[in-house]
Amino acid sequence: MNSAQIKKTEKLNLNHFMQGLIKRNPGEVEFHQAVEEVATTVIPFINEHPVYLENKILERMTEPDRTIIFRVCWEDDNGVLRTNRGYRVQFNNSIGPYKGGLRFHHSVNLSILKFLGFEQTFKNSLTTLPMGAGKGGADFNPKGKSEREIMRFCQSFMTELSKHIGQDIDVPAGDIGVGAREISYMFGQYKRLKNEFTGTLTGKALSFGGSLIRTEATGYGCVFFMEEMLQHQGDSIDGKTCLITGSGNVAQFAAQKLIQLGGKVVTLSDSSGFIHDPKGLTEEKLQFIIDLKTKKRGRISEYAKKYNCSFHEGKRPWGIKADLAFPCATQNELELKDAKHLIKGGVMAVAEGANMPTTNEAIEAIRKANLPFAPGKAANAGGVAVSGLEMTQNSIRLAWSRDELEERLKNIMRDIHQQCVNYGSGKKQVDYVKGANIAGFVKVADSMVAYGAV
Ligand code: NDP
Ligand code: 2IT
Repeated sequence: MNSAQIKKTEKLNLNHFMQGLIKRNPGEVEFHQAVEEVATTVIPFINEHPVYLENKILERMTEPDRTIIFRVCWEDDNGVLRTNRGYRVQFNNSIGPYKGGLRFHHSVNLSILKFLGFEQTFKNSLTTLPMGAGKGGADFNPKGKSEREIMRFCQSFMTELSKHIGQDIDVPAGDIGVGAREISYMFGQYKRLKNEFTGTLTGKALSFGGSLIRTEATGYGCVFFMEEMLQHQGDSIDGKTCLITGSGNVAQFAAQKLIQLGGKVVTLSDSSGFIHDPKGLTEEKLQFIIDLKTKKRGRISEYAKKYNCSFHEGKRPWGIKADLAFPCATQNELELKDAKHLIKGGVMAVAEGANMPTTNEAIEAIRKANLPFAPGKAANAGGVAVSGLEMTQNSIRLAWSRDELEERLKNIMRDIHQQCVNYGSGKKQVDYVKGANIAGFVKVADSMVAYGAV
């Protein structure tokens, strides 16, 4: 073997790889974190497969195909011109059109969207559906804005984004701050600009091409995944006390499915704090939350007043004793100290409804305690999976029934669980992080190898 050949298949070293990545992407701490979590488990696998080394797959997979950044100018209700920054990170389209959500939140920046787009690559691969990965959004804060301001912002955002997306190119959807209302405004503007009716966004309303179960899919899917993990150990959700954070789309429908399966949901939160209802949520209480959050756009503390339970301002719920934990709000909301509280409180398993809610140190602590831990790219893949099914229904111009879609969602989550078991089985416990990362990696990597140096 000559020196050139040796270099071609030189083994990867985690520290060296991460140093290079940090140097190329300075200050993008969330992106570094997401890559490190994947690289830690995938590098040993890559080192055993020279074809991935030779094709520099991890180096290529951590560089987005392209990043689009644009000005979004809109007028507020006082006639003042406002400027925000819009983004679309088209991360990887090896196995299908770019696919992933749009986030409107004041914290949005390139690092956050790159971490989300990178994670989406593995998540979408795990769904078994033909979807590449992308993520976008804006540093726009929807809180306190009027309906008309939201509409004008969405229209202005889409006026630029429309140049870069399409049903076979890139299909955005919702994420934090982007729900049915925003998708509708953006779809309306896209249709108007392009003079075409195609399924270029998912999460649409039922009357114009949306899919049943899409609203529920992420939360339901996360609970189905938890049920799979528990069943793998001969247990079930029935009778378990559950902690949920967030009170948005994912949290609401995780709560609903848990209630249906006999779980007792005792917490929900928003960015102001969490409520603790030891009696547990009921379907009626949940309807109050859904109305509060999607119509009145109020604060979770109003639940505590209405149902006479406690509200803990500025706090997280991880110190409450419970069997199951579902972080469903945002990134890095479950840190090492929180993981220690959970473990001390006897938690049996954790499933991430949000993207990267658990820090790498906290994941390590949960794994060391030998507890099943489902990373978001596996556990919250139900949302994008049903988005994929929405795309299929749009293409064939048919709409499937609720029962059929829920059954398909359940089967997809079961399949993802099996992929994690296949690649993550260990001596004591299935390592779901390793399983999800390697299973998600293989399909994309093999496609990239097949395409050659592109
Ligand atoms: P929503 O906007 O519907 O809800 C977000 C919830 O999280 C709100 O309760 C919000 O509180 C809370 N939250 C947001 N930022 C913070 C913060 N910095 N600190 C504390 N709480 C915060 O979003 P979704 O439910 O759609 O998304 C939640 C998570 O799930 C995100 O990580 C998202 O990426 C992920 N996800 C979403 C999918 C989807 O289909 N929607 C699919 C897969 C993953 P407040 O209202 O006070 O801001
Ligand atoms: O993080 C995610 O998977 C989403 N926000 C959903 C993406 C989608 O295209 O449905």
